[in-house]
Parts: sequence; structure tokens; C-alpha cells
Amino acid sequence: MADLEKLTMDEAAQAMLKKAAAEGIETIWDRAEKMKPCPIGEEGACCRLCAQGPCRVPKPKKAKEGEVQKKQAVGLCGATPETIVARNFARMIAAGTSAHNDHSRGVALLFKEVAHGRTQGYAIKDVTKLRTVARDWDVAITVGEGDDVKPRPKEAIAQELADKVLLAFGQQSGELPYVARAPKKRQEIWRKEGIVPRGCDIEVVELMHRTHMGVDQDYKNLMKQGARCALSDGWGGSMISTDLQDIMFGCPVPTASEINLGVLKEDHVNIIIHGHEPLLPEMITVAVQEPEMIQYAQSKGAKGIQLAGMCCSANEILMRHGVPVAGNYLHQELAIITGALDALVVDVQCIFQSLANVAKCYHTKLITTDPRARIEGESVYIPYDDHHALDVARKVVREAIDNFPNRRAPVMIPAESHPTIVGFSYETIRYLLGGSIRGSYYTLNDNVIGGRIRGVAGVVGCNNCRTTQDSSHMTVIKELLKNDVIVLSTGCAAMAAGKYGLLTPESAVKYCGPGLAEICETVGIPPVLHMGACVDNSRILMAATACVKAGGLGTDISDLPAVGCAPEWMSEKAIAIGQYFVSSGVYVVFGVTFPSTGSDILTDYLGQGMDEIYGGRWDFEADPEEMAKKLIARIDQARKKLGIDKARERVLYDMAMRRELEEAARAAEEV
Ligand code: MSK
Repeated sequence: MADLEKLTMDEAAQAMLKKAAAEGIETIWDRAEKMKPCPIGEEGACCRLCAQGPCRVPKPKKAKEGEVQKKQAVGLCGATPETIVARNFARMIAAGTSAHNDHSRGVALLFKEVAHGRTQGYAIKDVTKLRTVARDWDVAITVGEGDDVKPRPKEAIAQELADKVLLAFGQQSGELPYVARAPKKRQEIWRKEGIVPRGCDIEVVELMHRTHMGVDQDYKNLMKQGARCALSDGWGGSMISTDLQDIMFGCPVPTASEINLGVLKEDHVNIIIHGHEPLLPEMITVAVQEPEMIQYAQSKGAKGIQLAGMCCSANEILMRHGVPVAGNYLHQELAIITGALDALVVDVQCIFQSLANVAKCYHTKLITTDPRARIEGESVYIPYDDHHALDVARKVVREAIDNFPNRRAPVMIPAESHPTIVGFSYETIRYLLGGSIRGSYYTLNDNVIGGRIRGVAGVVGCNNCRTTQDSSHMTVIKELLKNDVIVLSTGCAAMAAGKYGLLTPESAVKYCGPGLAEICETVGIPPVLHMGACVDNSRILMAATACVKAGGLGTDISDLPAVGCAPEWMSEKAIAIGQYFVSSGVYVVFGVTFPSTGSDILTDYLGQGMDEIYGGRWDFEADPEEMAKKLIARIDQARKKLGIDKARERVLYDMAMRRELEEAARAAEEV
């Protein structure tokens, strides 16, 4: 048991690991025990870019007294450690950005088909958001002139919007339209540095070219393109997919649900959706509720159908439909080990190849659905098709139902599951803080200025089997809450918060300092706001921008007492996300390990160097308590610069004072 507690703090996961051991099933933790990370690769100091290597350039050990100090090795081509580490780091940014932007392209292509009425099952659900987004793309939302002005039909707006959005992927010059959403001062920094992203694809391609053998060999120049590429994700692909998904599937609003393996039901057909594409899951959510489908499940001896999710496909249908979540990244094998999972339906990203083997040990069908992500040994491939999405969804659900009678292993579903309130989109937070009429982030700023809320922290990212599952997330989050720092969360970090009860309004009294607890109680919100999937980190960028525009907290994102961290990150997407937050002016700390430690020169540049340019910086801290301290220290530093560091009585702002602050913010915007 002691060892299990080192692997995961989640009791449901511990129970499943015991079952796995008893049944002879290998999991990621077993493989992690056998395979230690390569120390040189871990710190980014291995170059595999040509066939003359790999060249390893670790830092030489410090010579003992009397010994001659060994010289720092360089690559065969003469590449210095800082160039090698920077190229590896940049390639992580490119890969992460490509994952988000390629996802986004798929969403945009579906959006075009929906706009033309050529799909099955989809619709334009959020017309208000369609009109808001259309303005940012210079798409008219009215027709006629003078007294004859009428709202333009939503289909016409969507069709034009779809064409403009799709062009942004292949755009070769100019600026991505969402750049204009950022505070003016931020845009100027990007322009001055020459890193405004031109299109969603070009920045990835150029970064891959520049990291090819013998091209860009100046780490600072490489990191500039790294910033430009990452911005094409945060203020490009990710933002586009979040917006279009909201328009088609509905903008999230507070929704109740449950999280952890206990959401599975022994007497139901259990289906888990796993990955990052909400397109098919949207239709599966419809299919499992159809009376004929429920009757079909009953005809096979089940009481009904239990749909659940995992990773970010889960976050998408959780936020919009309250579909429960069976767990975060490290739960994927464990869900099969329950013996109760009839189908694991996967799309793209964060999916273990081992699922095929684990599924074979049970009766679970591993259903792949995306031509970009096949798995050798998959049970069945049912490709998604946006013109017949509901039919495809029905086929997937029938596969699961047909598999229900085949259960053979002893079923053991852990009891753990926790209620959660999710669905805090940028728009919902604005509404909750200011109401529908005068909706604004000002109330949040007001409480930050008054000191009830010390600051804002984004806690995002994955699980990593090299650290105790969820433990760093929980330590950092609890420490922040205790210090009156409100937490915005996405991805597997948000799921972790849900598993231990931090996504309920009631948890505020237990975990928050008095100021934050009072705010949460008054507004009726949890102290950790679940804002969605990995692509929804763009919602955090929008929230930060809204704080700047509401006034009173400076004129740029870098002025805000706001920070970010990924205590248990593991994926390249996390590096892309970190880079776009740093380039947007945020202090970002990563835990577990950091892929630049092979070069002190590059690590210093990612920290101090980027801070001097962008007012945001990278940092690495493996100890979660220390990480929380660093985050709070940066928040306090920002408060000091803003002159709001002294504890003071809350000032009740009247309309005139509020108007004055808003005008000051607007004036700063216009400069
Ligand atoms: S799913 S990228 S493990 S957050 Fe988005 Fe979780 Fe990280 Fe995948």
C-alpha cells in the first residue's frame, strides 16, 4: 500500500492497481519502474537531427581538485548545447502547436459543413457567440441600410465566417485576426519583436525548417520563432476551435456532474470516450439517449447505457452536457481493468498504445475513430464522418452494447466519484461577475484591488507517471487557495481538482483564505473554476485580457497579478501552451522535469531573457510547495508594482469611480 501511495494519491486508482497486479496486467507504472528516463535526453542535450549522431552534449562534471576540467562537448557539426537544447525545445513547441492547430482545422471544416447544412445531427446552437465572433473576423452580422437594417441570417454569417477562418490556416502573411483581441500594449510588443503569427500552419512549418540540421543556430532567434509558433496556437488554432465548438455545441454554462471511476455502472453498458476531439462525442451523447438505443441495451440484459469520458474529449462533453468523467490521463488503462468497460472509444492525442493489449485481457472493445490515429491491435475502426456523424455514433454505441454480454473478468468498480460543478467559460465568468446587463470582469478586478482575492492562477496540464498522480496538482492548488488565489483550471489538472472535491462551491469554506471564501460564497462559485479542455486555455487568455480591459490592474497581461503552472505536465502540447502564456506576459512554472536544463544559457534565456522582452518567463520547480511559494511571490511582486500590495479596507466603487477606471483602461488601449 505504501508503494501504491507513491504512485497515485487517488484511492480508486490504487484499488485498480491492486487488481491489475492480482490479474497480471502491466500498466504504465510497471513500465516506468523498468525504464528510467535517459538523463541526457531528459535535459534536452541529445541531438538526433542528422545521421552523424546522435550527439550527446551533457554538462561536464565539475573537476575535483587537481583534475583538469573537461571541456563542454559540442555536436559533430559544432552545434553548441544551447543550440541543441533550443532546437529540441522548439520542436516540442512545433509538435504541440500542430496538435492544437490540426484539431482546430478539423473543427473549422466541420463548421463549414454545418453552415451549409450538409451535416447530420449538428446545428448552430449559440447564435449570440456566432455574432460576437463574426465581428472579430470582419463578417457582417446585419444586412440592409438605414432604416432597413436587419439581422443577417445565421447561416449566411456562418458560411462567410467559415471561409475566412479556413483561410487563416494557410495564410502566408499579415496577422492572425485574434491577435487584435490582445491588449494593445501586448500587440505592440509582438510587432516590435516581429513575432505576430501570420497563419496557423506557416509558423509550425517554419519552425520545423529552422530546427533542421544546419539552419537557425542562434538560440535567441530560435526561441523567437518558438514564440511566434506558440502564439499561432493560443491566439490562433486553440482560440478558433474553442469559439467554433461553442457556436456549434453551445457555450458552456455551470453544469453539475461527477468524476472518477465510480461513475461507471456494473449493470449498464459502459462506454468511455477518450482523446481530444468533441465532434463525434457530441453525437455519441445524442445516440446514447435515444429510446431505441436504450431498449437495445436492455435487450442485451443491461439496465441502460452509461457514457463517461477521459482526458479532453471528456472535458468537452462534461462542460456542455454534464457527461461524467471516469478519470484523467493516468486512468486510461485502469478503466479497462475494472472489467466493466464495454467500449473505449478513442480519437487523437494522449492515448496509450498499450490500451490495445490491456483491452485484449478483458472484453473491452478498443474503438478507434480517426484516420490520423490508428492503433495496431485495435478491436474495430469506425471512422468519423461529419456528413453521417449520428449514424457513426449509433454504430459505435451498438458495438458497445453488443459487447455487454461478453464480460468475463471479475468486475470491480471503485466507489470513488465526486460531485463537480463545471462550465466556467470566459463568457460565463463575465456573466456571473457582472450580470447580463453590465457583465464585466470589473468585479473580479475590484476584489483583487481590494485584496480579498490576492491574485489569479491558471493550474493546467497533465498527469505524469514520474510523480505521484494528482499529488502536485493538489498541493499547489490548496496552497494557492489558502492564500486567496483563485484558480482557473483546464485539462487533467481540472479533473484532478474535481476528484478531490475542489470543483464545488462548498469546498471554498474548507480550503480558501477568508477573502476568497467570501467571494466564492457570495457569487456561489467553486474556488477552482473548470474552464475546459487543453484548447480552452485560450479562454484563460481571454479572461486575462478582459481583466486588463476592465481597468484598475495595469494596461497589459504582464501587469496582472496572474500566474500559470503545469505541476504534472508530460505532453509537447503543454510546452506550446507554456510558451504562448510566457509570450503573452505570464510567469509560468512547470513541475516534474524541464527539457532545457541541459543548457544553463538557454534556461536563463527562457527565464530572465524572456522576462525582459515579454514580461513573462519560464520557471521550473519540482517541489509543489516551493512552486506555490514562487507563484505567490510573483503575484505579490505584481501587486506591489500596481501599488495594491498594502492590505486595506475594501473600497466600494460607485458608478462614477467605476466609469473613471474603465475610461482609463480604454484610454490606455487607444494609445
Ligand atoms: S488531456 S495534454 S494529458 S492535460 Fe488534454 Fe491531459 Fe495533458 Fe492530455
